[in-house]
Amino acid sequence: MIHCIRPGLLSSLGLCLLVIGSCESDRSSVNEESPAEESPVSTDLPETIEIILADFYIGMPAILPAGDLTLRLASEGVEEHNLIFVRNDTEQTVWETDGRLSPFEVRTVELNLPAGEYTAVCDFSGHEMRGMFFDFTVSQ
Ligand SMILES: [Cu+2]
Repeated sequence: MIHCIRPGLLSSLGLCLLVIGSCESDRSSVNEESPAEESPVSTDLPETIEIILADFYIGMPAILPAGDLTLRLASEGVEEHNLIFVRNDTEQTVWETDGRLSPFEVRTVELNLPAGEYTAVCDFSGHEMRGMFFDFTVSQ
């Protein structure tokens, strides 16, 4: 199906990419089991994002997929912690935990985040100043 005859390396490479691209979209439209085909990369990401709240840091991925997310929050310190997501462009809190997590509590929450730049913060009892903040990106 893919014919790469050489009328110049760059142009044939471009042609091949076009051909491959169109083949892939043909295939995914035929395969009914494939999910929404607009972002094939995000299907490889875990559905549940693990976030560790420790004394005193936040452990989480630097990039999250946009849309519906399940977060598994694990408090791993002897202190109580909360978690707040702030959008960096507006500096507004867009999500926060329902109260604080007890030491060693594990909590699963669901939320939906649009693409953008965010900061995760624990603002309990000066924890942000002690290192409990983390910049992350939500990408399409
Ligand atoms: Cu904290």
